[in-house]
Amino acid sequence: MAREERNGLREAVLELLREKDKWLVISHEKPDGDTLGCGAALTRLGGRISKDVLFACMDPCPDKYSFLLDGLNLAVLDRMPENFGHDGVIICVDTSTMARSLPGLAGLRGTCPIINIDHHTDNERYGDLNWIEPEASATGEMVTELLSSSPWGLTGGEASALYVAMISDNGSFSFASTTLRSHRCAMKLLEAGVSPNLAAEELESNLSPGVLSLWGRAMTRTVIFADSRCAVYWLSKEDFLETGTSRGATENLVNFLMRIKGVKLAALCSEFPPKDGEADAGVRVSIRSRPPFKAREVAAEFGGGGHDLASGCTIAASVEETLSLIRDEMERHVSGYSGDR
Ligand SMILES: [Mn+2]
Repeated sequence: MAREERNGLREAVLELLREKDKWLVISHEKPDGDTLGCGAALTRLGGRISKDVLFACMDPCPDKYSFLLDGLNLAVLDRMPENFGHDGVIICVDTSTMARSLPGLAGLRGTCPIINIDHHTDNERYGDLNWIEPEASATGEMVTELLSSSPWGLTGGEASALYVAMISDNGSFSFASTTLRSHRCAMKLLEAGVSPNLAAEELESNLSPGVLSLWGRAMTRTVIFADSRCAVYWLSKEDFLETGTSRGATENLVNFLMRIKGVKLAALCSEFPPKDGEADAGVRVSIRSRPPFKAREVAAEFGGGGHDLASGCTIAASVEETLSLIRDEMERHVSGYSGDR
């Protein structure tokens, strides 16, 4: 995105934030560090400049991110709040589709402006104002630029939330998405008072022994194939029940497969235990890749989406069937690039 276009979008967002006194900040379903860090930073900013802010999500905040909400309230809602209307603005952060925000959002179209700030390639541009930059390593990077260029500046608390947003999405500045711009944003956040070691400790050093047991089970099942360029492992619902863990425990787990020398396309197949009273939801497949391979293309074969190099899909089948389907698709994907070793 050209600098002028980016500046224009940023100014338009700031103008709406300045003008409207009621903000509804929405993080995406099954929230991650990026969406929660951005939501928390905007919510703190709103409170600081005397806006009436509601921070909401379809799902609760996972325990590992609860430190981001210190002193804040995340409303867990299954639909848009009734009384939200004309005088407000809705800000969706890191959310590629309306379906991932709050049910009923579409009904507010034309009533109150929807700002869509995101870096997903497959963003559906559902907002009235769509600031979409797939080249940003995290939505946190975009919100850092937004706040640091605003007349309100950045407090230490807002900066810490945005730093966590960034490092949770860009692998602590290690993924291919990391750029000079990412580091410039980090500089602004450190200037505002962030301690990188404390932020990393809060984010990374909070595992339960059960999570390590779960990871161990997956790791012992590693299968490498397609000339050592592909790797998979899997977890069954019994694994989650026996280790006392839930779906949040698999976050980033697939990345370990990418640490095997030569592996360029990896997948984790997880059969999450169904929530009370719900039917089995199928098997969740998390996919990662290195260029030239595209995790997103593999996921798309099964109706999934995400980023080029980090993507996912859900397959309505048993773990065994899912493994067979995903392995076939991965082999097919890499076979088109046999010259690349
Ligand atoms: Mn993100």
